[in-house]
Formats: sequence, C-alpha cells, structure tokens
Amino acid sequence: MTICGRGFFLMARFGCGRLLKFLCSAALLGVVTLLLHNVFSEPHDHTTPKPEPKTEPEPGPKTEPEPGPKTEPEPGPSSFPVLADCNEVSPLLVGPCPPKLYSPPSLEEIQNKSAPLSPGGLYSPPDCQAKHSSAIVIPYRDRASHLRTFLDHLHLFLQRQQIQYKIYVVEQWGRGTFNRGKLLNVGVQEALRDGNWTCIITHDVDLLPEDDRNIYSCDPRNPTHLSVGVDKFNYMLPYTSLLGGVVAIAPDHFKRMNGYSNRFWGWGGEDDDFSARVSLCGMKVVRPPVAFARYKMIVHKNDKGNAPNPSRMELLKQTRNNWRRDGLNSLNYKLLSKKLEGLYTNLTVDIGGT
Ligand code: BGN
Repeated sequence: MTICGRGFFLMARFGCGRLLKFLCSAALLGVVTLLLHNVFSEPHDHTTPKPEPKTEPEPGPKTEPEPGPKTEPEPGPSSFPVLADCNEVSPLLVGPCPPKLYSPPSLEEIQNKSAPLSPGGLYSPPDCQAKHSSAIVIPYRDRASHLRTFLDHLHLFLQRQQIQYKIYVVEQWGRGTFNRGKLLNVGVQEALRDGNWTCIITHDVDLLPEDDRNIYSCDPRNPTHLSVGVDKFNYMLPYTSLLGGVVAIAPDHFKRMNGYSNRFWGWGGEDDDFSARVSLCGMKVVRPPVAFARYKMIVHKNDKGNAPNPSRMELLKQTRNNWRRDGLNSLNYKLLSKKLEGLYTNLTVDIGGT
C-alpha cells in the first residue's frame, strides 16, 4: 500500500472531511498515473539488476578516483572506455637517466613538470591500463630538500615505466630516536588500507635510481632488492644478505614475514633482520642485474636522532625467536595526520619511543 493509500484508508476509517478525501484521491490518482507511465515508457527492466561493467576488483586506490578516462561517468557497458593493457616493456623507457642530486626545484615546479597526478601523488598512465600498481613507501624525517630531489626524479622515472603508483611519505613525529622499520610497517599498513596495491616499494629518500629499466614492480614469488649497486659502495653489494635501501615486495609476502621488526631504534640492523625474515619464511631475495639496478646516494651528515643503534647485534640474534610476534601484528602508533599533497601523501605518525 502506498503512503497515500494508507492515508486514504485511515481517513476513510476515521471519517475525515469530504474535501480531504477528494484531495487524497486526486493525489492517489497522480501516483498511479506516474507509476503506469514509468512502467510503460522505460525500455529496461527495473527488476533485473544491471550487469556491472567490470567484474574484477580494480587494483589501486580504494578511496580516490583514478585520473584519465576511467573517472568519467560510465554511460553503460557498451560505451565504457576500455584501455588496452600497457606493453610488457614501456616504450617510454630511456635507460640511463642520471639524477640531479642537488639544488632541487620547488614542489610547485616539480608538479608542473610531472604528468597530472591525483591528490596524494597518485598516477595512472593515461593511455593504457597499467600492468603494475605500486605503493612507494618512504620513511622520513627532516629531509625536505632530499625529498624534493627525490620527487623531482622519481615521478618522471615511474611515469616512463607506465605503472600506476602513489608515493607515501611516512614522517616520524617528534625528536625521539628514528625507527625506520616501524615507519615502514606503518606506511605499508596505511597504504594497504588506502589501495589494492599489487606491490610495495620500501624506499630510502636519499637513493635515486639511475636507469629506468629497473622496474618498480614485484616478483610473484620473492622479494626483490632493487638497490643492488649504490655509488657509495662502488656499485657492489657490501655483503650478499644486504636488503637495505630499496625493496619491492608483494603485500602477501610482507604480511607473511610479519613486516619489519618494530624494535630497531636508531641506525642499522632492521634491514638485516628483514633479510633474515625472508629466509625464515622460505623465500629468497632476488636481484635485477646491477647493470641497471644502480643508484646514487645523496651525501649527507648523519641525522640527529639516528645514531647507530648499540643494541643492533643483540637484537639480530633474536630474530629467529621473535619475528612471529614482533612486526605488523604488534604494531602500535598514532596517525596524527594524513595530508594529500600534490606530489605525495604525507602520513605523520607518533610511533612512541624516546
Ligand atoms: C650494515 C648495517 C645495515 C646497513 C648496511 C649498509 C648493521 C647490523 C650489524 C651488522 N647493519 O652494517 O643496517 O644497511 O650496513 O649501510 O649495522
């Protein structure tokens, strides 16, 4: 029964005036006419749900629309603009791309050079459907000029790779001792809340890739160490288990390893602990050829609040016993702010410590 039908029934039952009866009848007639008109004039069947144009969940951000044709209203399955998959190898790659290390431009100038980004530093190739969607997670504090140098280089570098990506800068709030591993855990957790990334890239802000054939995507079976050769180490690995700098890791693998340890306060060791977790979880580290997995490091003085951790050797002895309970599953922090900047998403976090 319609609302008016119910009203009419009640009024008739409780004896309302004739005028009211007349008005309600007229309204009821109007509703019936409208209903009949809808039934006979609409070409499609309202009772059958319309098929969704896409059945597969899309990779990438859950909360923000992607730029490009996909953000336009979808007129219906037949006219939905379907982008062809991007090529296996991007035609935009140039190979060696020496980074400019010092005197970075302003954020505004960097943004003007970049292809259009969605707020928070999200990019999707405009002409093809990206094969990879990567969240770039950067532990950070007090390195404004390094960050600009990094953004100036990395956006164009990633855009030439035709991947979908977003840059998350995880900033440790306060003056306490820095904790790279914990910041990375926070960044990965927040990034995965934000988007269905197929790959996580943990990235130091002072490392700049020198060749865009070093693709920022994940291996389906194993974590990949991307910063194989760093100029500081004469482009040679100082030791074979090193897993610092830049790592590409599938979200499932990161979770399987319980992320990083939260216990390494200060410089050193958290990456060695992470490397040990890879083997403890039955995986191995893979590396692209050093011919293009090359990086320049921005030279800088040691950071305040990030002195070498005197306990790191002791902590490393405990990895085997502790990794299952120290990591993502024991992570606690306060997200103080999440700001969608033009070139990146800033997550400012209180991770405790002293
Ligand atoms: C190692 C550090 C790493 C660091 C590399 C490269 C330690 C643990 C005790 C051996 N490891 O020595 O954290 O990434 O150097 O700088 O200090």
